[in-house]
Formats: sequence, C-alpha cells, structure tokens
Amino acid sequence: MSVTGRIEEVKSEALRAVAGAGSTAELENARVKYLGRSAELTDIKKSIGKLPPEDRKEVGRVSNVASREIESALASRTKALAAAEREARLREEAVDVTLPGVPYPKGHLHPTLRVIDEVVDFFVGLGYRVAEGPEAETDYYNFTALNIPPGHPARSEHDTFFLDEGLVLRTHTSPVQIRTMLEGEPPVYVVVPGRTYRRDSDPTHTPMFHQIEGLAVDRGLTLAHLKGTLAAMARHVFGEGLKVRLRPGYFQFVEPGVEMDLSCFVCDGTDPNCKVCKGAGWLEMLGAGMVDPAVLEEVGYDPEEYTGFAFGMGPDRMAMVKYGIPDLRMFFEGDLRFLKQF
Ligand code: 2NM
Repeated sequence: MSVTGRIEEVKSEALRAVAGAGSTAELENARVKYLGRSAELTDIKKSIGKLPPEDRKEVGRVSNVASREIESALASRTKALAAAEREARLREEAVDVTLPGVPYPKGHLHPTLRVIDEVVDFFVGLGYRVAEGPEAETDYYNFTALNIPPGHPARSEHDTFFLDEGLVLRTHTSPVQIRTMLEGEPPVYVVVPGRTYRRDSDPTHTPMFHQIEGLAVDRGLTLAHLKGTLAAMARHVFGEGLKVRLRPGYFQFVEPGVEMDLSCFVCDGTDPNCKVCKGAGWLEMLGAGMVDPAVLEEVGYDPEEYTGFAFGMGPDRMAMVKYGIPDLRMFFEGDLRFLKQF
C-alpha cells in the first residue's frame, strides 16, 4: 500500500477512535496513540526525508491534513465530552432546596415545668421579680423567721429532713421570701419557684416536690388584692371565665390565712361523676394569706406602714389536674412515652 493510502487508513482509524471515546480519559489515550511521539503518523512524518523526492510533497501534505483533522476532531470531541461530564457532575451534586428539612428531635418540657413556666410568666407580666435560694437551708430561715420558733408544734408537721450543722432541706420556698425581704425595703413583689423536701412518700406524696410561692409587700395591700391577683393567675393557667372562692385556712406565717378553690374547668360542677373534681365542682388550688405582722417585724419592716400578702401552690399537683395525670409516680420515671405527650 502507498504511504498516503496508509495515512488515510490511520486517519480513519483515529477519527473512529475519537468518535467512539466515552470519556476525556479515553480521548487522551487516543491523542497519545495517534498524534503522540511514538504514533505511526509521527513516524511517517519523521521519515519523509527518506522518501523519493517526487513523493515527499504529497506525503507531507496528506500527513499534515490528517494531523489537523485528527486534532480538530479531538478538540470538538473533548469539548463535547467535558460539557457532558460537567452536566453529569452538576446533576449528581445538585441540592434540592425545596425538600423538607430533616426534623431535629426536640426535647419536651416536663409537665411540672410547664405549669411553673405559666405561673412564673403570669407574675413576671405583673412586674414580679423571680427569686431563688438554697435548697439546704438554715433552721432559722426555714422556721424561726416564719413565726415557727424552736419547739413549736408546727415544726413536726413539716416532716423535715435534717442535715448536719443546723441545716435542713427546705420544707417550703418561704425562706427565699425571708431572704428577699432582708435584702431591702418594700415594695417587694417576688415569685419563688423551686424544689422542696418533706419526709413523705406514698401514692400522692414524694419526698421531693415543687412549690411556687409569692410575696407582695407594699403600702395598702389588702385581701382584695390577694384575691384578684390569684384569681387572675388561676384563670391564666386553667382557663378564662373560671370562678374562684376563698375558704379560711391556717398557716403559721399569715393572718388571716385562706385556701383558694377554682371551679372545675372540666365540668363546672355539673357532673357528679367528674373524674377531675370528683363531683365537688371545685378544685383546691393554693394557700395564701396576709403576712403575719410578726414576720414583717422579724425582717425589720414596720407593720403599721406596710402590709403584704403571700401565697404558695404545688405545681406538681396542678399539672396532674391540668393534664389529667392519674399517678404522681409518672413524673419521676422519665418514661419518654409519657413525657412526649407534652
Ligand atoms: C403558703 C400559704 C400562705 C407564705 C408566707 C410567706 C412569707 F414569707 F411571706 F411569710 N411566704 N409564703 C405562704 C403563705 C405560703 O403556702 C401554702
């Protein structure tokens, strides 16, 4: 076969290889094979000088045409393949920003904490300060300053946990009110949530329970302020339109003392078999009263100038009533099937 014939053959083979290459890597192989240093066409060009003089021009022309055609085929195929590969990569890496996000597992507030938040939010909205204090308290703040001196029978009703060095686990959060009053002069408007402890353990009592107490001391405060404030609080937590009633109650550090009931938010007294109020029509909500002048004097306030009201409630029991939780033990088991309902 003539040299030019062979060049045509190599060219056709090269163009087929270029057209058939499926990737830029395969194209590069074809380039090396047909145009590289040891390619057949390269060898032919190098040996043109050894050909008979009358053939050199024609072989030179044909081999140059072949090189250019292969080069231009390579260039356009490279461009096409690179574009296709880029398209494929973009498709692969595409992020669909319209897909819904992966939901992040959220924690759940404990029912007691929800009630505490609702009560505290209510009082903060009225301008009360939130105060906290130590759970290991001195005997003085827990009892004596609250009109319960050493040896007083009211102490034994508190089922106290005694610690070393005259400390007790606080049986109520009232010592925080004493500490607050000792810090400064009236007006005092403070709400005090916290853990409290009593040596009690049965289906309706746990040795640790929560209290929210509150205290207002100012000029001219009366039982009417107490009732209006606490009725608004109860309606904020359990529902607008509910009724409240006060009954006489006894607490060592108030005079007079009252207990407040809330009309049943489930049956409003219409269902003798109501599971929530047991047919009573009323739910016991909290204890309260006008701060005993002896307590005001103990913290250096003049009871002739100032009066105050105080109250205490149990958010664990309130949560049981509000959410219909039948057993106090559920609060402490940490069972997610229980907690996730809130
Ligand atoms: C209650 C009921 C009535 C109360 C009184 C005081 C203080 F410190 F001001 F004297 N703190 N909390 C109080 C009064 C608490 O809980 C059922």
